[in-house]
Amino acid sequence: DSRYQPQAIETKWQDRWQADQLFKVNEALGREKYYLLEMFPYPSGKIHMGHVRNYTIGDVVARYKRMRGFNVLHPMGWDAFGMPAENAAIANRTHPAQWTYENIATMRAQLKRMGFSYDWDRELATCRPEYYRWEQWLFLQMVERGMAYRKESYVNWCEPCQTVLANEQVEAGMCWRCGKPVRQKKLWQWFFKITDFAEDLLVHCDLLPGWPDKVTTMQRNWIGKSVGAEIRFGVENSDAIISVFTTRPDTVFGATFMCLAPEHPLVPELAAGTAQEAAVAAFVERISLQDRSSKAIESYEKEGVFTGAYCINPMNGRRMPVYTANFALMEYGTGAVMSVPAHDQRDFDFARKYDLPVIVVVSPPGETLDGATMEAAYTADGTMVNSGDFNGQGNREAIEAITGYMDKNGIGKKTVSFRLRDWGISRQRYWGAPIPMIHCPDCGIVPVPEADLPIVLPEEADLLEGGRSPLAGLESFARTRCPKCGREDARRETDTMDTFVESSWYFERYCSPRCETGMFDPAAVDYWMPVDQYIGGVEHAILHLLYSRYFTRVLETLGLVHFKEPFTRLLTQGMVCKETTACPEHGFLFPEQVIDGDGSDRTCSQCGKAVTVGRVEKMSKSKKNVIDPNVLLDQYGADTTRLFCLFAAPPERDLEWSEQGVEGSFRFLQRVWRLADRWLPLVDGAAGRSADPKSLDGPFKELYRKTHETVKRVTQDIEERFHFNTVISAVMELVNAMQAVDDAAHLDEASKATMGFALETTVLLLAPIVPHFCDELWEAMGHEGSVLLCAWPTFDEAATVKDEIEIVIQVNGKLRSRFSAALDADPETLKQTALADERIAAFIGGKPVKKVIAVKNKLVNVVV
Ligand code: ANZ
Ligand code: ZN
Repeated sequence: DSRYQPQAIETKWQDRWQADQLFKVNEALGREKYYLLEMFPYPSGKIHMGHVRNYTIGDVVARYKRMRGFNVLHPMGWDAFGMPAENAAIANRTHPAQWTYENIATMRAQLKRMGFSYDWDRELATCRPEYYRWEQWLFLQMVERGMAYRKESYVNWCEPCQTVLANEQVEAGMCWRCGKPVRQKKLWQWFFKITDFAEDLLVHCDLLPGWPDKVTTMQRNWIGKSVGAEIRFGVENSDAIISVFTTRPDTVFGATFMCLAPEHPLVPELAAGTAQEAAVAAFVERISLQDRSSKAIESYEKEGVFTGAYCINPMNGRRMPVYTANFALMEYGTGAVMSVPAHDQRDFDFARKYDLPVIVVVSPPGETLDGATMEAAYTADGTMVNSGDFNGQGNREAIEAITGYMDKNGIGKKTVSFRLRDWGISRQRYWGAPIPMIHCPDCGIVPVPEADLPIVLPEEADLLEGGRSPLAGLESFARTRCPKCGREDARRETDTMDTFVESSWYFERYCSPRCETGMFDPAAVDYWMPVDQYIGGVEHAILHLLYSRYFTRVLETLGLVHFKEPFTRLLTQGMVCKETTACPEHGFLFPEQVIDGDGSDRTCSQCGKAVTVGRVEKMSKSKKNVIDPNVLLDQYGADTTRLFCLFAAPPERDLEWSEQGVEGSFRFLQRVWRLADRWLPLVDGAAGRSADPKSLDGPFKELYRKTHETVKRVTQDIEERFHFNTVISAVMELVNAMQAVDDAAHLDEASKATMGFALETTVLLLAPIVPHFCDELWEAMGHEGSVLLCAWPTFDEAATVKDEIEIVIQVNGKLRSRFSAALDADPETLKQTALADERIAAFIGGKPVKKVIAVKNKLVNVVV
């Protein structure tokens, strides 16, 4: 049967690849390695189109690099801990473990159906004790070195449910389960000291040329380095000192009041015994109920209360009322802001609201501002005024001068502040890696001895009553013996680790996934790491990538690895999108809920109202515009699915789903199939064909040239930017050129060889993209084994050059004819040929020729 039937071919080759262990790799010293990694999936249920696209891009790179001779590591695994498993467990009355392992089985089968070249022997799931025991081990090392520590910090707390809520479980300030207001509660939690590496992480953002600029920019902003000064303000009638961080020490003479974060320890102290005490306490209590994330804070109206205390501006002796205000963050700088209403909009709004003085200290060029009447803060540069000895300077120079003066007089000093906070890793959740610490009434916090690892998450627990982690109440788990003094009534830490911890080192684990003596085998990591190419969604541009960079630094500090940056190159692929359809009454509709009428009329199957075609949006369940990859696999097979994903857009751009695009991809494969079917018997198989170009002419000569040119274009497009869409169009052109060759005319040995060569090259070039299809054709050509084991084709630069070129002929600037000339033929020859052209002679019609202009390799224009 000569029809292309993907289903049979795909299972045949998948079975054969597996039997031949085609994707199994080991450290082969002396061979150059290439580590290709895609972000591992969360086992949420089924593979979606976003996964399909991400993993197809990665698979093509892995296969291509393999054909280029690299020893390629291409692993896959599961980011298996996390909240959705708990939510699903509550909703479906299953166990998170069962839910997770079932999803893994489903998704693994789907990935296998796609024909991805993973070394499945390296598969890992982060919820397995063999994996997280090493994370617990690392945690202990970090505690020992002060890289992990405990501090009290706020969590979202639901009083009725008696449980901590993750940010995603708070909906508009309310608990997702009971709908009651969420409050903030202080709990002791574990932190990783990522801020120790803030500067290093920042500096190295400039040393990642293989990363997209937008990602390094997001990382820089997240780390958020600000250079400025710390200034000390004494409190009137008190020994207390308020320290502030400011980026604008030039404005210190204009500071007219002070704002402390509601959580600032001085707030209750200053208010104590004043008339403001009760008002301050009420305010602090009210604010403590609000979400204190910086994002939420930006959206609140600025407000505050006077604490009853005054501090003294150290530069001019001014008496400044001390407020506590909701916009001051305890987590940034020192938790205190010197407010300069004339030059900071937030402070200005606050000053107008509470009728506080506004004093201009930076004057705009050629203008005088009055603090009493100005309508907005002046934030640009200018000349210093109202600033004592510093008057008349430019404010930029004054920053240096004032900071120097304060330093000399013990008032302040130059400092740097980072927006980056330490990484809080405690989660009051069940489905995560237990934190290996013990609380003893006598000894305090005691680390679990290394020999007792792993602390296994009890999977038999009867779970999640009321959505709460059962660990704290599970006596068989929580009650333990103190490793230090032996007391029998010590308690285990019942919090689990943030799941970002697991994904911060899985790429190292893949190098030796079954290692039982440590997180990994150092020799394997030395060989494979760093990852040469990492591919994943831009939604991980900040946290996952930053935490992974941080963890690599921790491992380097411990002497476990010898590099700082885990990912040499990063590709962030775009989203998979599709148009949405909506009914005014019923909202988004699935395609099957839309009835097609005449022409463009489409109506809702439920109410008959006209539906509107909405925007093209990221595929999501809520938008009802999802395509299930299984449907594609059943209908078209893996190769068409892969081809479509790569052809529809370059990897970093969004891809818009189109049925026609999938159809088109399928038809292209059928076309190549038929071409091979027709030609292979004529050229006696194609194996090892190469042609001698000197004996060729006409269309076969051009086909020979086109074949070399295609190898060149394809190789460049992959090497330079992974633009597989243009790779595929280049191969399509080659296929067109093959179809254009008239088979009856020349069937001498040289032409046969050329056709065989073109066919074989097509299969080699498409092999990484549509691997099953190509292996089938490769076999039909008489080769043994997978095409993946072959070398990537090379090209001869000289053979890509056209030695003839088309010249157009114009008469009075209008295109009238064309002819083919030798490349670089001199203009005089071009003129002669053009004037000899019959059609041109007809156009001139005997009129006198005024001028003939000839442009080399391009055109001849005859002016009459
Ligand atoms: C006085 C001043 C005058 C300021 C002026 C700005 C403009 P970036 O650039 O983001 O680092 N600030 C300091 N600590 C704060 C905290 N804990 N909560 C809220 N705001 C705080 O921002 C630095 C500026 O943010 C600092 O400089 C301070 O206001 C404010 F014309 O000090 B500035
Ligand atoms: Zn003890």
